Amino acid sequence: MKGLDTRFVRTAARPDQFINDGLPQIAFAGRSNVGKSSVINCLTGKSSLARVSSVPGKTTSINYYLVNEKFYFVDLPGFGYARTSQAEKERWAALMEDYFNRSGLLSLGIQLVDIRHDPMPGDMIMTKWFLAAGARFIVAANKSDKISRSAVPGKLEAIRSGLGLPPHVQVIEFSARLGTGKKELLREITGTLA
Ligand SMILES: Nc1nc2c(ncn2[C@@H]2O[C@H](COP(=O)(O)OP(=O)(O)OP(=O)(O)O)[C@@H](O)[C@H]2O)c(=O)[nH]1
Ligand SMILES: [Mg+2]
Repeated sequence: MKGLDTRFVRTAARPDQFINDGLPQIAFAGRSNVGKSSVINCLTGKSSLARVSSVPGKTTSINYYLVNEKFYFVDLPGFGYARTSQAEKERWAALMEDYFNRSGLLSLGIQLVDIRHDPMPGDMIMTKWFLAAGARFIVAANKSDKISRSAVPGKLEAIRSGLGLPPHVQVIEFSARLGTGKKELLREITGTLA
């Protein structure tokens, strides 16, 4: 999957704006600032496709990117930004609930976590939603360039146990900055679509 042909197609802030056209959807979710947009840019090889935010938690919306005219990368809104208002949190929860309830099109869920941190309650809730959705599911531990090589295995294990992942769910080391884990994640995506 070299040189993905990718284009932004839509932002959805309400369920009636969701895409439901039968093409498979590969959704990225995770804490605000964890690197969802950066990972999408890394996978597609387009450095400025998905907007990398300097100010986290600014919008609650779902962004769809069409890849090779065959499937969507779905950039789900981030959570856990400290200064988010209560109203914004409720809007986020309602939108996510709608997406997970109504979109039977989820083919693969990719949860991003920061490899440096133990999972927090919001991350655990996200995991539960993905597992309940019943689609294929994988966790990518991003920003691995920020820790030493020797610390990686222990951190991956802490994430696995913190999220309470069943054995069949893989946790892969990732760095959107260096491209670490890109091949592995693309292989998972290709396998899902096959
Ligand atoms: N060092 C390092 N920095 C990263 C990596 N991935 C993302 N970042 C940085 O983390 C910050 C947030 O990245 P985004 O891709 O905007 O994160 P996001 O999850 O899309 O954020 P929201 O859309 O606000 O929820 C940016 O400053 C990125 O440059 C990585 O693998 N390594
Ligand atoms: Mg983003």
